[in-house]
Formats: sequence, structure tokens, C-alpha cells
Amino acid sequence: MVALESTLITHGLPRPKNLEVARAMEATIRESGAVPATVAILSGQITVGLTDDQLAYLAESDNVRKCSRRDLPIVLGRGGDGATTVAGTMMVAHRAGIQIFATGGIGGVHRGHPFDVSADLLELGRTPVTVVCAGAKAILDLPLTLEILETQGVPVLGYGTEEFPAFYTRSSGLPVDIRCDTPEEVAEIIRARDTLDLPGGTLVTVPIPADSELPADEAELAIASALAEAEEQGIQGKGVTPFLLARVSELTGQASLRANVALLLNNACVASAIAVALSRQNLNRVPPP
Ligand code: PSU
Ligand code: MN
Repeated sequence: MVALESTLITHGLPRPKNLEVARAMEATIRESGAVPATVAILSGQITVGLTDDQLAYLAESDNVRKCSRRDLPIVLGRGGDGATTVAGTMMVAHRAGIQIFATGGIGGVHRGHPFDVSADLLELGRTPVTVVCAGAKAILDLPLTLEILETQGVPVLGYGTEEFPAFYTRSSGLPVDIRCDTPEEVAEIIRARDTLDLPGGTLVTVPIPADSELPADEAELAIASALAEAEEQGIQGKGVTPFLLARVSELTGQASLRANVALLLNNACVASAIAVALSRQNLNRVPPP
């Protein structure tokens, strides 16, 4: 199985593309031999594997709370709707027995705000789920983000790359911990983590397909303006990431949206291949005496 997050649908992508992409990611996973399970909170119920109607409902709703670790008890206790972030989805996926999770970009340390550390990074340090992503957007401080992942004991794998990808662009100049070229290699590392009974997860970073990459200077220009606007408007806390994502999209127009969709589908495909390899290896494993 491959888990999918729902904050991407409610706070990450504009309508109507959000629903189209949510459906397309599920379809890609099915075509690649795995089973998709989009995660959300609906009327106070943790829901793993949304129906198509539920996906459409979320994509059109306005009052869905963005749910990271600290928000889950609030939405469950109050009985509302919640969209899970990377951290929230990892928590739920682990409790549902799902080991692999595909998304676009993870949260990280915000540029110029080294104390704004996404709960995604700490969740990766404590919950044994593998997150397949295109790295982290350059709206973040990527060197500091990698430092926190190191402190949290999270192996950062580069899928077909030696460099940590920067979401819209394939390279950041920053090294990953190890390069893997096949789903089987990734699965071996996940199994080794399980053998050690480590609490934390694994980050698999997949560069955006070359033909969908944005020019680095174009992305950087939009990011710099979006960051300046966020400062000016005093945007804080959980509002920062959705604000920056929306502004960068507006400033770069359709190009960044196309890039975003391309990397999401690519990540769904890679995550499925890893899930399939992992289940094959687990089936063939001879239990220790
Ligand atoms: N990065 C993206 N798209 C997204 C997000 C991050 O490129 O949609 C979302 C994810 O759900 C991620 C969350 O878990 O933003 C991080 O938010 P915060 O910085 O508030 O932890
Ligand atoms: Mn943040």
C-alpha cells in the first residue's frame, strides 16, 4: 500500500487541479501494482483510503484544518474535518500498518526563521514510515533542513541522484546520505531499519523529471518575492507554508503547477515500485531462527 496526504489537496494545490491530481496519483499507484490510501479526518473520524466522493468533498471544502501532529487530537476531539500534513499522514499510516507514503515536498526549516522547524522533520525522527518526495521547496532553508534530519537520525536517500533535490529543480548542491538506483536497494535499507527496530522513518528523495524542471533562477525569483511578502504581511506559524506555496504558484504561473503535478505523479510511481519491492522481499524473507 502507498499512503497519500490530504494537505496537498486542501492547502497545497489550487482548484480544480487539486482533485484532478489527487485522482491521478491514486490511478498511478494502482497502475504500478500497489494500493493507494489517501488519509484525512472526516467529521472527527480518521479515514484511511478516501472514496472518490470523499476526495471531491475535501477538494471543494473551505473549512478543513491543516493537521500536523499537534492538530490531530483537536480535530478528533471536536469532530471536524482535517487534512493531514506529512507529519499527520505518517502518524496515521504507521497506525494503519502502511510503510510507504508518497508526497510532493516535505516541510523543513524556514529561511530566516531557524526556529520554525516543520513537525514533519521531527515525525521523520520518530515514526517508521518511508516518505517519498522531491526533496523540499527552496522556500525553505535546505542546509538547515538536512541538519535537522541528521540530528533526528533520518537516512536521506537520493533516488538516482547524489544531490538533495529542491522540488522544482533537480539539484541543490547538497549531498544526500546515499544514492539508490532501484526500488530493491531502497527496500533493503527499509528492511535493515526494521531489523534494528529504529523508531524513525526514511526519506527517499526523487528529482523532478528533467523535462518538467523549472529554470532555477525563475523559481528563485518567485521564492524571494513570496518570502518578502510573507515578512511584510506578518504571516506566521502553520500559515507560512500555504501562503508561500500559493504565492510562488501565482508568481510563476502555470509552469510551476505543471512541474508540481509532474513530480507528484513521478513520486507516486517510485513509491509504488518501492512498496512492491518491499512486499516481495518480505515474502521471500527467511525468518531468523
Ligand atoms: N511542501 C509542498 N507542498 C505542500 C506542503 C509542503 O511543496 O503541500 C505541505 C505538506 O503537507 C507538508 C506541510 O507536510 O505543507 C508542511 O507545513 P509546515 O511547514 O506548516 O509544517
Ligand atoms: Mn513551516
